[in-house]
Amino acid sequence: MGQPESEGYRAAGQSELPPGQRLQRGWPVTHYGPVPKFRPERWEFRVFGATADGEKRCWNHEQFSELPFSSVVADLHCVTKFSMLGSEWGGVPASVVLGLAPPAADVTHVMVWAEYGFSSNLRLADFASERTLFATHKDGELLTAEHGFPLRLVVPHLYAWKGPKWVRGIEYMTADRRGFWEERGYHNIGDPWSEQRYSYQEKPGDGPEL
Ligand SMILES: Nc1nc2c(c(=O)[nH]1)N[C@H]1C(S)=C(S)[C@@H](COP(=O)(O)O)O[C@H]1N2
Ligand SMILES: [Mo]
Repeated sequence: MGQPESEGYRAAGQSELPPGQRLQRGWPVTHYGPVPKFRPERWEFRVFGATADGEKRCWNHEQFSELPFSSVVADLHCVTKFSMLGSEWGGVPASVVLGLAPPAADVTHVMVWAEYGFSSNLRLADFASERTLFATHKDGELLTAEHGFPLRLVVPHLYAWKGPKWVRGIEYMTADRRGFWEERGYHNIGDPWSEQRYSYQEKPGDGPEL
């Protein structure tokens, strides 16, 4: 498969391995810290920061599960070099959240927040990709606790650390700021197709100073 046209295959959700990645059979569990316990009565999904109307937006678990559901076939690429291809993720598209709680006009980045203060920053365009999804399901089944239940972000075109498990909200930002792994040596953008693995590979403009 040639390079330029592979863009089209990827956009169509066709599986292919990025450079330096190997295929993984099964689904390993990879994260920092403990698996949080889900407490439905305390769970809420919050949109805050630079919203268009200056107001915060909040959904409890029941309300969030009533949002429009769709699915995306996408691969998971861990920066430690394993990839899992062709999973069907089901959940709420990021575009739905953007539509219901729009960002102010000067928003450029989104911080995705998860349990225990885990975070990951994305350019607004990466977050707004039509394939970015707040997933509740994989291959038709509810996520398990260790894989992010009740909600994880899937950003198909970036390394998997850009998709926090146990997501609790997003913050609209008018300037870029590093998230958890981006502050700890990982690349600010994280495009697996150009192997943006580590922060020392960043070029001017790729991210805020460390
Ligand atoms: N909250 C949280 N989400 C996270 C991480 C983490 O450390 N904390 N690690 C990321 C990384 S590095 C990867 S590869 C994927 C792994 O998802 P999996 O355990 O379901 O395979 O989760 C991502 N989401
Ligand atoms: Mo990872």
